[in-house]
Formats: sequence, structure tokens, C-alpha cells
Amino acid sequence: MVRVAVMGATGAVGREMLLTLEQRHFPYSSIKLLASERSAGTTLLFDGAMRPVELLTEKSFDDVDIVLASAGASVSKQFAPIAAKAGAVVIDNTSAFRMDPDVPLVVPEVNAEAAQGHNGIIANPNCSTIQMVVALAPLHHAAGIKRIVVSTYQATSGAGASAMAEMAAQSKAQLNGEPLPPAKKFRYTMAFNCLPQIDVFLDNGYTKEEMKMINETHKILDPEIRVTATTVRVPVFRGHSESVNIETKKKLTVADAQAILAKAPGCVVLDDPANGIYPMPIYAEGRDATYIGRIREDDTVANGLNLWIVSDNLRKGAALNAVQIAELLLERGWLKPSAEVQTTEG
Ligand code: 25A
Ligand code: L14
Repeated sequence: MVRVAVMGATGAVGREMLLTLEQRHFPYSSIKLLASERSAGTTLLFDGAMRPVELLTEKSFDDVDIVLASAGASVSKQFAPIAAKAGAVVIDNTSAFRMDPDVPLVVPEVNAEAAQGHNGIIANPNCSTIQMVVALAPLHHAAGIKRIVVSTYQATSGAGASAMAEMAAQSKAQLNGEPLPPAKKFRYTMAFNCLPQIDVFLDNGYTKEEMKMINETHKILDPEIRVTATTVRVPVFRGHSESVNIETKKKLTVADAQAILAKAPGCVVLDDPANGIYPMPIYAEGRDATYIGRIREDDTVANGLNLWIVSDNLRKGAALNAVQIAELLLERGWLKPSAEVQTTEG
């Protein structure tokens, strides 16, 4: 039994973390809901009881074993090291530590072993990266992926609860023929639009979201794979979709890829185009799997495949992956930092 804290418990991801812990009967002995002064003093329903939301402070972690963090990168940068120093393991859902060489970046279906080497902080990858590597790792192990070209169709919930509310209000106004509320969370109107920008632009012309997909795929799966990405926000509340083109060293037929993915952990093949069967965000919403369909050969290169990959960004893309990492630490006895294990044993 472990003592759990959720940092950013009132946000879109924090709420999904609580729901996921409850649904999976996570063996907690106590639970702490942490947020900013905006929501400290309110309550949230968790596992059959109303629980108080507490203000996050440096003293929040003294009686905590596992922290699930999703209060933004700046909050994690400030508080994750404090929590780790207090003896907790932080599973951090923000971008703060993902590319830190001392911090494992973990998708349990793909690189569970990496979690063992933690020093008190484990990073949860970006939502778009997670669903892509869950689907591509089994194909990479079978045939060696050389190159990935991905375009994403990302839901607004990735930008938080207020971003979802902004799109809803704009949609309602548009359909009622009223003036649209101004864009705040997004740079332009999100309703009935697509925005080819997620996060800020970098010097190389890519957005930060695009570079996260590239760099994180290298860290989790294989630094040798060449990856290029275009990330686009679409007017969907929940569920990211991805059009993915891969080139492999060995030939994979459509049937090969379907058979490999049908057996792969966390993957569900929905690929029967004749009967209109393919993954969609409205189907993935609230579910745990990564759904793969529209698998077809790309005959413009030697060994090319196209795939359509969909998953719930708040679920496998964030909360579920974090809870799975926590379950992994418990199952394997990896709660202690690896440095401490070495000191005590050697
Ligand atoms: O993923 P998000 O949505 O971006 O959330 C990030 C998380 O990080 C926390 C934050 O807590 C949130 O839990 N966080 C951010 N900075 C932090 C810090 N410095 C921090 N935690 C600790 N230290 P929070 O306490 O800041 O925010 C919780 C409430 O405050 C609202 N809010 C956010 N920004 C605001 C603001 N209020 C005023 N001004 C701002 N600038 C925040 O709104 C929340 O109520 P919201 O966007 O999260 O939700 C708006 C309404 O929607 C409800 N709601 C939220 N999620 C869901 C939901 N309803 C149904 N389902 C959901 N999944 C909220 O209850 C609210 O009514
Ligand atoms: O890096 O706005 O985990 O949809 C994931 C969601 C970055 C922002 C991350 C979004 C975030 C992104």
C-alpha cells in the first residue's frame, strides 16, 4: 500500500488521473489532492468520498511515496526535485525533465526496464509520442523502422480544461449566429478550424510539439530512426489521431503488420475498411487502448506502410500511462531510487 499525491488534481489530466487510479483499484493507503490557491479548499470526489484539495507547498511530500504530477512544467521544475528529495518518486506528466539524461522516459509497453534507473523522477512522454511508439515499437522490433513521417490531428483537451471550454463557447456562438468569444488559449479561433501550430515555433521552423515527438521517440525507441513531424490542432475535444508513414529495413505486408499489432500490448487493430471499420476519436474517448487501422502499403518506397493511429490523449496519452508507471514500480519493487539501491547493496 502506498501513499499517493496528485499534483494539479483539479486539471483535465489530474481529474483523469484520479478516475484512472479509482477504476484500476490502485492500492493506495492515502491520497493527497494538490493544486494552486485557486482551488485549494474545494473538494473532489475520489473512490466514493469527497476529498479536500490542498494547497501545493514544499512540505506537501513528507508523507508521500508516489507523486503523479500534471500542473505544468514550471510547477514541476520547482516541486519535483523537492518531492524526490523528500523520498517520493515523481511521475511527471510535463515536459520539464523528459530529455534530462538522468530521468527515464517511460512507456511501460515499450521500455519498462528504463524505469528501474530512476533517481526519484520518471518522465511521462508527450501524448502524441506515447500513442505513436505504442503502435510502432512492435513493428520496429519485427522489421527495423528506418524513417517515420507523422502528421497529427490533436484534440483541444491537450491544452487543458479551459481550452476545451473555449472551443465549446465558440462553437455554440457560431451555430447560434452570434459573435464569437475571442481566442485566448489558442492563437486563433479553434471552432470549425485547424491550427498548424501546437506550442511555440523554434529556430528550425518546427514547433516545440513537433520536436518533442522527434526527440522523445529517439529516447524511448531508437536514436537511429529518422523522424519528421507536423502537429495540428483540430476541433475535437478528446482523442488524438495520427497519420503515420514508415519505412522499414525488412518488408512488412499489411497482413504481417495487422498480425503483429493484434498481439501487441496496448494495441487494438480496427482495420476493416470494406465495412467502414477504422479508428476514430469518438470511439477512443474514455478507453485505454491505442487503436490502429487504415494499414496499407506505400509503394512509392521499397518497404513502406501507412497507418492511422488513434488514442485518448488524456488517458493513454497522459493519466493512464502515468498510473501504469506507478503500477510497474510497485510490481517490480522499483520505488527506491537506483542510486540508493546501489549504495545499500554494494
Ligand atoms: O490540465 P489543466 O486544465 O491545464 O490544469 C492544470 C493543473 O495544474 C494545476 C491546476 O490547478 C490544474 O489542476 N496548477 C497550475 N498551476 C499550479 C500551481 N502553481 C497548479 N497547481 C499547483 N500550483 P489550479 O488550482 O491552478 O486550477 C484549478 C482550477 O482553477 C481554474 N483555473 C485555471 N487557470 C485559471 C483558473 N481560474 C482562474 N484563472 C485562471 N487563469 C481551473 O480551471 C480549475 O478550475 P480549469 O481550466 O481547470 O477548469 C475550468 C472549469 O472546468 C472544471 N473542470 C476542469 N477539468 C474538468 C472540469 N470539469 C469537468 N471535467 C473536467 N475534466 C473546473 O472545475 C472549472 O469549473
Ligand atoms: O508536452 O497542447 O505533454 O496539446 C501535451 C499537450 C504539451 C501541450 C506535453 C497540447 C503537452 C500539448
